[in-house]
Amino acid sequence: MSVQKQRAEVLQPGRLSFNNRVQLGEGTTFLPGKKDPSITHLIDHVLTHGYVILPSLFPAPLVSRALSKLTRLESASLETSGPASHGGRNPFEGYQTRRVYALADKSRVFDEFAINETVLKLNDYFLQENYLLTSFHTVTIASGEREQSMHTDDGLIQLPRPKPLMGVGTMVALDPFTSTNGATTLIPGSHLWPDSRLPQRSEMISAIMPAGSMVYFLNTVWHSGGANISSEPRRSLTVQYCQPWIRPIENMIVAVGWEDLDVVPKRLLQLLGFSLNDFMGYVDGRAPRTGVEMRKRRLIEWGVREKEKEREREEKFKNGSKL
Ligand SMILES: O=C(O)CCC(=O)C(=O)O
Repeated sequence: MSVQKQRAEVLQPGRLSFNNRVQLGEGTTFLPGKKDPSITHLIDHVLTHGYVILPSLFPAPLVSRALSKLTRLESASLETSGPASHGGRNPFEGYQTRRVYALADKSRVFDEFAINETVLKLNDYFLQENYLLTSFHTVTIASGEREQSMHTDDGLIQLPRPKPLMGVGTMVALDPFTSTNGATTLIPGSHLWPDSRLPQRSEMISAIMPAGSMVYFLNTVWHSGGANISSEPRRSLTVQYCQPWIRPIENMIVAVGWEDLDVVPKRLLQLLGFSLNDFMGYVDGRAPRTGVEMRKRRLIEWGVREKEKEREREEKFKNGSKL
């Protein structure tokens, strides 16, 4: 029996098979998922160009609430808003670029940006079921910032092209993205390229779009933050999603008790995921162990507040029953 036939027999009916895999040029392969007819034109644009701009996707009041919160976060302490919130720590983050990581933990204001219906429909087609959020942070490129280095978001996953799609990225414009304020730049069609073709700046276009818009792109697209030669910051946020299988089978970090990680052998801690692979695995822009200690402090503070509330309720009840 041929290997393909054996595979077909093992796979359950209706499940994606290796045979359904689509190859885009020499750059990207993926297993297409559910195709919602209302977004066929968007899907087609991504298949051909590697990206699509979704103009004015988010309403102005939401963008305005996000900007107010961002302003507060960027003026708060590094302890509150994370170590890159006053400026990046390396050329990739950008020394004149402020990033507030872990938006899901910062404010409920940002939630809508991660669960937009159109974006999730695009993900349903390009990613496999149960895909995950892999990055969710703001990117404020201040006046004077230089171009970021050109990269693809799957750069740390060293597999040859044509490469299975590992995820998709998005940039949401909180300010209008213009040709001078550092709009994201990308190379249309670069998701089709083989490894042998390297990007040139001259091939990049700027994702010029009004505030509230989003540019959605495959992980195999070459792109970068633009240089900001204007006098105003370019405020934005990025929401990135990855394939559901980019994670360990057991969720080790939640499974292991955080009470006393000091007794766990260092090597085991590293294997459990309390470690970084380049910038993968960080917690709010910090080492995971630091993140856990921060979370423990917050849980303890929360416990104290809850206890206090309970004591006040009991007190009220006692006083009420005396009346
Ligand atoms: O800020 C941008 O426009 C792009 C940022 C980016 O691609 C990144 O930091 O990975």
